[in-house]
Order: sequence, then C-alpha cells, then structure tokens
Amino acid sequence: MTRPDIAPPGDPRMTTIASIPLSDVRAALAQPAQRAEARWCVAEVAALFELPFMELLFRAQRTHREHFDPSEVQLSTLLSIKTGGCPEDCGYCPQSAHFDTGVAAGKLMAVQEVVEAARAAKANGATRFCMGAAWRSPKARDMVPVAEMVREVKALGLETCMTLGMLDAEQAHALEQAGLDYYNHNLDSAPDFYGSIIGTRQYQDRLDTLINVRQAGLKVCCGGIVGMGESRVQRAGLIAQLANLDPYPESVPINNLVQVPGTPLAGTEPIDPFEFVRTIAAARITMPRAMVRLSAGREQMDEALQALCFAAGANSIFYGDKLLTTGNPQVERDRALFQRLGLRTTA
Ligand code: SAM
Ligand code: DTB
Ligand code: SF4
Repeated sequence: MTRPDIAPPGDPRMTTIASIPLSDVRAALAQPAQRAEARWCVAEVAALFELPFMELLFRAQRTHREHFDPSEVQLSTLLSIKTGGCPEDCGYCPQSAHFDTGVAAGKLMAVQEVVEAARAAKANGATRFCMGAAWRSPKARDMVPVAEMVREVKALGLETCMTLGMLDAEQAHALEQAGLDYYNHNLDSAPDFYGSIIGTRQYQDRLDTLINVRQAGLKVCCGGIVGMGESRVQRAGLIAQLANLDPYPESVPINNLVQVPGTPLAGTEPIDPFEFVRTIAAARITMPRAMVRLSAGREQMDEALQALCFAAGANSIFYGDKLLTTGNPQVERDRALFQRLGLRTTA
C-alpha cells in the first residue's frame, strides 16, 4: 500500500494516491491495525531517511504521541548469563571465538546468581530483565536451567527476555511454558549487507527462529545494528525487513556498533550521529506501537544526542552499568539525564 503520509509535496507518487478512491484512503487511515500490517518497500523507508531532518523528527514525534506518552521511558537491564567462546563469526561481536578480543569464555551462570542480579536490577528501577548467552543455539541440557531462570526472575515481578541464539519450535515452546515474555533475536542488518558481516549463519536462519518464537506465543524483540559501514539504503532495508514482519516486533532494539578491538569491524568509520537519529525515527514511523529501544552505543553518545533519540521516538533503553561485555552509562548518569529531560520511567 502507498502511504499518503510519506510522499513529500510534489512527489509524483501523489498522482498514484490521487487515483485511489478517497473512501479507500479514509478507510485505511481510520483503521490503524490495517495500516500497521501494510508492507513497507525499501524505497518508501529510504524516502523517510531522505526527508529534511526536522520534518522527519516531526513525523516521528507525531506518530510517537499517537501511541505513547512521549515523556515515558521503559528500562531493561541486561545480563550475560553465558559469556564468550561463541562459535559464530558475527563481525561486530566481542564474544565470538573467531576473534581475539580478550573476552574469556565462561560457563552458564548459576540460577541463584542470575536471580540476585535480577533483584538488583529491579531495585534500581528496571521493569524488564534480559538474559543473553553467547550460543549459536541452546543445547538440550541448557534448557532446564534456563527455564528455571525464567521462572525465578518472573516471580520477582519483572518482565523476562532471553537471547540465546537460534531456537527450534520445541525450545521456543519450552521457554513460553516457563513464562518467558520476550525473545530477542536480531535481524542485525539488511539482507544484502548481512553476508559481509556474518558467515556462519544465514539471514533465513534468523527469520526461521523468529517464526518459531512467534508461533510459540512469545513476544518478539528484534532489531539491528547500524554503524557497520552499511549504506543509507541498507539501513532502510533493515527497517523495512523489521516493519514487514507480520506482526512487527513488540520491541525494536536499535544498536549503534560498539567497536571492540580485535573484531573485524573495529576501525569502521562511525555513523553520523544524525543518521543514527534518523534510523530511530524511521523505526518509530514504520512500527508505531513498538517499543523502540535506544540500545548499544549509548556510552559513546553525549546527553544531547540521546535526547534527540528520545525526541525521534525511542522510548526504551538498556539500563545498568554493563551491556553484555561492554560498558553502558552508570545508573546515576541515566537518572540525572531523566531528571534533566523531565522523563519518567515506566513503573
Ligand atoms: N548469541 C545470541 C545471538 O546472537 O542471537 C544472543 C546474544 S548477541 C550478543 C545479541 C545481539 O547483540 C546481536 O544480535 C547484536 O545485534 C548485538 N551486538 C553484539 N555485539 C554488538 C556490538 N559490538 N555493538 C552493538 N551491538 C552488538
Ligand atoms: C540487543 O539488541 N543489544 C543487546 C541485547 N540485544 C542482547 C546486546 C548489545 C551487546 C553489545 C556488546 C556487548 O556488550 O558485548
Ligand atoms: Fe555469538 Fe551472538 Fe556474538 Fe554472534 S552476536 S558471535 S551469535 S554471541
């Protein structure tokens, strides 16, 4: 479906829209659920990126306000429950065994240690606890302790999220039965850029895991990374892929590459900060009801840039002094930022 709201004035596509009966256009605008299910083509998303910055920000802010309180931010805390030694070769990742990054391979944490970390996250104000493992996919023997972690963390009154790599249908079902709320599995990049970043797993593998997660009745957390040397059209390609998932993810983490020495992507030309904000805005416009998370890379950003991300429709962050293996702003610094911006955190 062509969207009347993204064609700039004078754009020839307006002629196409003019040829659609007005009643159809009105019906589409009146039924948000239908609009959300409409497919976005890469060119349409690229057209969003091409808008003048202020225009893009205004459109994103307008969409944000239709569905959310723009002064509210949701806090998720991450914990690496199994660090390093991963057999995959994701070119951005400090935990891949293919690269020498100084991250030591560890074992799966004990359930009670995980529960203690979750308790501390809750005491600090987080509402979601996301547990990540450096696996290609969980082994059968891992599923029992992992399910136990979900049950115990959920019992603390936190939303639970896990990111364990690829899942088959049975594993997704087992996690759902344990009470998992969200599964994080990122598409990471546009399909035509993906192969230059990761060789050990195909784009289709990721889509298959997302299908298994959805079919098990879990909520989907799925996003990507920018600043890996991709083009603007490829950033638009990532956003279009995410927005065209049916339904689109409930949570969309937008990561800015954290460059870690030893990974193949260390030394990549960093993305223009305004281009990062544009990516957030495009995610907000194309996935209006999703939680759009300003994810990795915040420690390298100043407060003004983070504020622009919130203005562009980000309404969630990773909160806590650490991401998985790299740093994140200290909680005191984040609290001061919320105070300065008059942001409230989700209770
Ligand atoms: N091993 C599992 C997997 O890949 O699905 C789960 C953990 S993995 C670390 C989760 C996500 O973290 C990746 O998909 C990627 O989007 C993000 N990530 C990893 N390293 C990053 C980096 N250096 N900068 C930004 N995001 C990163
Ligand atoms: C996501 O999209 N970003 C998080 C979470 N999902 C698992 C991970 C960021 C990792 C950054 C690099 C590190 O700390 O190792
Ligand atoms: Fe392994 Fe996940 Fe890192 Fe890829 S992103 S190397 S799968 S931990």
